[in-house]
Amino acid sequence: MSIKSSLKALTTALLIFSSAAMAQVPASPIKLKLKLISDKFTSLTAFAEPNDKTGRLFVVEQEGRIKIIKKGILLTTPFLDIQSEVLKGNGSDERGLLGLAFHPEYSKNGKFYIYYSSRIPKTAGVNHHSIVREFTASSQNSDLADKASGRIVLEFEEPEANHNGGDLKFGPDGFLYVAVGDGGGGDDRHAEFGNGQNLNTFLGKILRIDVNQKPYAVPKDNPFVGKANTKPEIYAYGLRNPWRISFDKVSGKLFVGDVGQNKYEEIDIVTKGGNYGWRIREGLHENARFPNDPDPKNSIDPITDYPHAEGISVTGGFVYRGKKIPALYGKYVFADWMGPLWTLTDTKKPQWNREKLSISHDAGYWQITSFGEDQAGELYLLAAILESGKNAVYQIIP
Ligand SMILES: [Ca+2]
Repeated sequence: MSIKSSLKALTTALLIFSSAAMAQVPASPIKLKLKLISDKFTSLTAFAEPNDKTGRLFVVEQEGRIKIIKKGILLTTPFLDIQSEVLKGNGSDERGLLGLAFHPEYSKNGKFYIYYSSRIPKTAGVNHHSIVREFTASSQNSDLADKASGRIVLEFEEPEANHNGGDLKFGPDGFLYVAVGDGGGGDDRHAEFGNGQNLNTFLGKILRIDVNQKPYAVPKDNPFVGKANTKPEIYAYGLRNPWRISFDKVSGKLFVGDVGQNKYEEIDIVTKGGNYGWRIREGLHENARFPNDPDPKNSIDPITDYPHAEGISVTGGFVYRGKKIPALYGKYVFADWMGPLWTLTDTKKPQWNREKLSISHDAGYWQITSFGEDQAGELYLLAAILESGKNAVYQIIP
């Protein structure tokens, strides 16, 4: 399909989706706008601000670059450029540089962590390797990473090109949480009952590791430590393609957007040892394709799901904890890749209350690829603008 015809198909689909969504979900009374930070990027995956009080915003391009926005200006020299080592992903290719997290003590140790799809090695039956790698900022110039400082923390095989997860976040406990997809293909057709329910693989999991030891240590209270035939790094399981994770700054809860197969997209609150149901469950529903799989009686339902009448691939966001938009405080903001945004409000029921969030902007049709949060708790939206072909970072403002 050519770019133009796929653009046309997307536009048509978007119109159908947005009218369906309007009919199904009440609109939030909160009115928001966007402030363009910069649109001089290629395909965007992640965003982070270290707690070093420099106010610099770090933006991740899927191709393998991290760029800095300093005092509102995009610096021309990337903070890190590892394109030569990253399997180039762009647009619908799910491989590439996918995650960035700054060490909680970044202002002292200059350490940060990235997750990427590696070009090497490529062995039979393996599409690529996912790598979590540590780097340190240059001691001479804080706007540059010391490329020679790189050390591999985690490395594992990916059977297919898609479903790589790739988000990294430090929890309030100081441990690094790593979101890993189910290995790819469709319906998690791996081994007997899929990777999501297999505790002997990293695939389809949230991992939790201590990066203050080399190459890393497993926290002693990880839920599967000491159990036979399980990976002790696993914190939670039963995920398909966790695309963007975040910790609520106030409650410390871990929110995960888990991309569905053909029917339902979902947002989960992930707890230690939790089973989020994939491949037997998709959203709040049974995935009927595997009637012979063991019943995951212990599986935890998402706090919301939405059908493919409203979108096709969830982009997880953040609980808003900033100061600029009081009406949004405490609400979880997220989107679908196809463009619509929603808020979730905790009403002390198993499923949170979902409302359609309209943000006025002149970008036209876009794909929302990721969200970011700065140290003050303000939120950013990362999008591919279809008509201009630009990739932009916006701050969400009142
Ligand atoms: Ca699930």
